[in-house]
Order: sequence, then structure tokens, then C-alpha cells
Amino acid sequence: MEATMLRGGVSAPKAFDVYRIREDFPILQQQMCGHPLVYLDNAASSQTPKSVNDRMHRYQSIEHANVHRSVHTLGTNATAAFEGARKKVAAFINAASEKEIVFTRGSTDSVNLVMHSFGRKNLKGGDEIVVTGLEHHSNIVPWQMLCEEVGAVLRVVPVTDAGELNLTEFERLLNRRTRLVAMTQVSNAIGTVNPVQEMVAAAKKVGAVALIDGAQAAPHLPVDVRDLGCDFYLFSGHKMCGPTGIGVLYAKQSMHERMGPYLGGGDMILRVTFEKTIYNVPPHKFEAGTPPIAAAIGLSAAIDYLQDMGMTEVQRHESGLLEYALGRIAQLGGVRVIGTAKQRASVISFMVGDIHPHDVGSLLNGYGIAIRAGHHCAQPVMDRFDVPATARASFALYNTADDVDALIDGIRSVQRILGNQ
Ligand code: 7TS
Repeated sequence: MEATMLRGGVSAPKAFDVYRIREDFPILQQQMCGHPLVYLDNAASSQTPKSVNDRMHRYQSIEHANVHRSVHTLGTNATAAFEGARKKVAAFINAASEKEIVFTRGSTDSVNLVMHSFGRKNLKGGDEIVVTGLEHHSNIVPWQMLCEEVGAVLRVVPVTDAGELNLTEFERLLNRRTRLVAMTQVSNAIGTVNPVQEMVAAAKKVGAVALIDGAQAAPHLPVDVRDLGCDFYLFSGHKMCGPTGIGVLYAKQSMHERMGPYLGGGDMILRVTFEKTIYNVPPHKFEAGTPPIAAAIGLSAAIDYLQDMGMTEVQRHESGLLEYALGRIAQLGGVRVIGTAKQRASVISFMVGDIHPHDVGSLLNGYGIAIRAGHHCAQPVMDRFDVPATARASFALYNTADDVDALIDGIRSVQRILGNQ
């Protein structure tokens, strides 16, 4: 990407038509607390473009019917749109077949599905599950619950001072008892990009199943599940310009026969009698009840939108912004960035002197700047860096160098107001 010189001699990425892209997002056009909204809380949830909102509105207004059941035209069209969304997702992450795509409520639901459906069926006392010290709670707690239930043991890959995984320790943790390795591709708390392809290969060497939490990766970089070699990959619609209430679990076909049902009910069955129930084939076996149809169709439109931009371009734009922001923060003084990994993506966690991150977040809000302050559902990461919470700015494809400049000005004001340098 071409670079232009902005304030302070730090180079800023030249917009890949980012100002045109912003016009697609009505929410970004508004003022907040008397200032133009600067939305930097994309790791929590991103905004949706008009095309996604319009598509969902059209479905709800004139196309709505349930799926997989009715022979009337609305019913068959809804089924086609819903199953079309599944195909779209499969292509987006290069799955071998749409049968490998399960629609869930989100990343959390996807991990829990794997825990119940695969974990409870395949793990027993003495087995080991490896997670990393960079996980979101949703990729920790379900595995702790499983360990408690079956007597398995949780092992944790330690994190270095830079916020990278200690891969030597990771290799040492792997052994013949390791049944599952569950790892995030990108840390939501500090932005580290983990070498998941390498880690999957190591897990495979000891015969373990590999799960990747892609909640913070799929929205920001190209994903190819076959290239990664993982057995499970998951992400949420609402972090990638799609709606809430929809997530994806990629479950490699070779895993299907090792997976029991998740929720029981309609649609996940072929035949029910009081004596015996025969389950439907995957992915339907894992999708009981009426699915989030409008949300799946919205996710499909979001993928169209992202693919239109090109995920490589999105990644390039965001890494330019990240570099620019890190450069400007370094020049500020008095701001400690938590996590300095070489490979990073779209997240900056920071402390402004010893001002509490909630105060930083509240003051920035007064300037129309939305960041998140807190533990980011990653308390073990906070513990590792000995902080109760951080302030976190996280970027999406529609953020600009102006947003970064506004953040820097905002932090300066925080420093001035709370007397901290
Ligand atoms: N995994 C990662 C890496 C995440 O960042 C999140 C949400 C989840 C899983 C759970 O996703 P959900 O859609 O099921 O909620 N992360 C954040 C965050 O960083 N701030 O708010 C939610």
C-alpha cells in the first residue's frame, strides 16, 4: 500500500478507497457526544454495511418462511437462500464441502458444540486438552467443564513477555495423551497472531484433534481451513460486518462420525419413534430447531461485501493502520502497549500511565471515540501482564488514519485532564 506522511513523520496508509467504503456504513455517519463517531471497538462487534441490512430487511419483508420443510415457493426460496449462505461460507474459508459448515449462534456456541458433540464422546479420564494462555474465555471454560466432567486435564501454553506463545513449551506439552489442541488464531485481548498452521501440524503429530478459534481472524485476514489443516474452525458473524445471532463451525468431514448430536429437536432427525430416533446427516444433525435464517442470509451478504473488498486488501489496510497507530502511540509517551508480538492484527491494548482503563474509555467516549475498557473476556491474559484491565482500540476495514489521529488526540486529552504523562 502507498503511504503518505502524516503528523509526527509517521507514515499513514493511503486509503484503499476507505472513504468510499465508509459511505456504506450508515452508523459511521453520525455524531456521538457532539463529535464525529470514531468507532474503534470492532473486536467486540463490527458495524454492518447497508447491503447487509438491506438484504436482511428484504428477506424479513417479502421473502420470509421457515426452511427445510415447506413446498410452497416462499419455503423453497428461503431454503435455497439459507443453503446458499452455507455454500458461501464454505467457499469463504475454502472448506472442501458445504457439509462441513454448521451454523451456530456464534463463536461461543461453536466451541460449546464441539465440547458437547465431540469432547464428551471422545475424551476420558487422564486425557489432556491443550489451550493457550491467549484464549478468550469461550475457548477455556467449555474445556474446563469437560475436564471436570470426564476427568481430563487442561494444559496451558505459556505466553512470553512480548505476548507471543512459547512454542518450545507448546511442543513439550504435547504427548500421546493429548486429545485436543484448542487455540486462537488472533488474540482478542492483545492482537497476537499465532502460528496456528505450525501448531496444528505439531498437534497432528501426536494424533490430537486441532480446533482454531478464528473469531478475530476471519474478519481481518484470508482464511483457508484446508491450508491450515485444522479439524475445527469457528467464527462469529457480528465481528465481520454481519449480524448478531449467527456463527460458523467448520467441522472437517472426517470428524463427523466422531461427533454425537448437540441439541435435540426438529430438523436434526431423519426419523423419530418412541423407541428410537435416527439422526439427520451433518451439518443438519447439529442444527436443531428453526435456524437463524435472516442472520445466515445477512452473513452471506457480509461475505459478499468482504470479498468485494478482498480479504488481502482488508488485511493490508488494517496492518497499515496498526503500524501507524503504534508509531503515533510510541511518540506520545506515557502509554504502555500490552503485547508487542511481531505478528499482530488490528488490536491495540494499552494503559495510559496508571489511569484506570475505564476512566480512559469514559473520557474518550466524551470525544465520540468508542473503545473497549475491561478484561476483554480474557482474564488470564490480564493476569499474565499483571493488569486488571486494559483500554483496547480495535480496527476494521472502514477505519482511517483520521480515526487514529482522533484516538491520539483523545489520549492526550486524557493525559492532560487526569494529570498523567
Ligand atoms: N473468541 C474470540 C477470540 C473472541 O474475541 C470472542 C469475542 C469470542 C470467541 C466469542 O465470540 P461470541 O461472538 O460468541 O461472543 N470477543 C469479544 C471481545 O473481544 N470483546 O467483546 C467480545
